[in-house]
Amino acid sequence: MVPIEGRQLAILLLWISLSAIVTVAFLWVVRSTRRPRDFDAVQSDGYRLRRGWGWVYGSLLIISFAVTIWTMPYAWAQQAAAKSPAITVEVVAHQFSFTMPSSLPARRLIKFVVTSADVNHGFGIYSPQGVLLAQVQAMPDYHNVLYFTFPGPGTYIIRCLEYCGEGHSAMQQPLKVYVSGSQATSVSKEA
Ligand SMILES: [Cu+2]
Repeated sequence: MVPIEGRQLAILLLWISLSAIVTVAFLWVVRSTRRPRDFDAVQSDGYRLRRGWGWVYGSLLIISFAVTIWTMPYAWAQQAAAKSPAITVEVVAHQFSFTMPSSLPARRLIKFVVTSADVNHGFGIYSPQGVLLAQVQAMPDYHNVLYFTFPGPGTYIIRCLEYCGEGHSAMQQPLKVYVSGSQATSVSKEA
């Protein structure tokens, strides 16, 4: 037999205890239904319980909303949470590359204003590990705004996420992200 590790044993004991609690509660309910009770009393007990839980869950809902709203990707929440104002970066997508800076600071809120010079494209930011972190459409005659904060330095990849022609699959380019302060903070436009 395969020996049981401590962690597995703990999980097993937890499940056995939970099962025992559920069983006892179930038996208690079965037993309690044998005694007849006045309906009005049961109803007012039930209402009181419901009101109590309503307050508990209502408060939890409001508290968790207030605490987590700052991590939402809404522009105003990101701006409020940022220590310094957002850096505006214009991005123009075209067949088959992006006109945008080749390097940007990490841990600074960046406001990407994305458009296209020809057809519809996608603007996708991939982490150095190849994970898609954020994306927005690049459309002619529209300026779509994407707020994003690079979590750390590294070579990120910008990829088109919408089929835009024969060169679509090659439409990707690196973006160097550096630690704020390690390079001039002014963002220059480069092809
Ligand atoms: Cu494309």
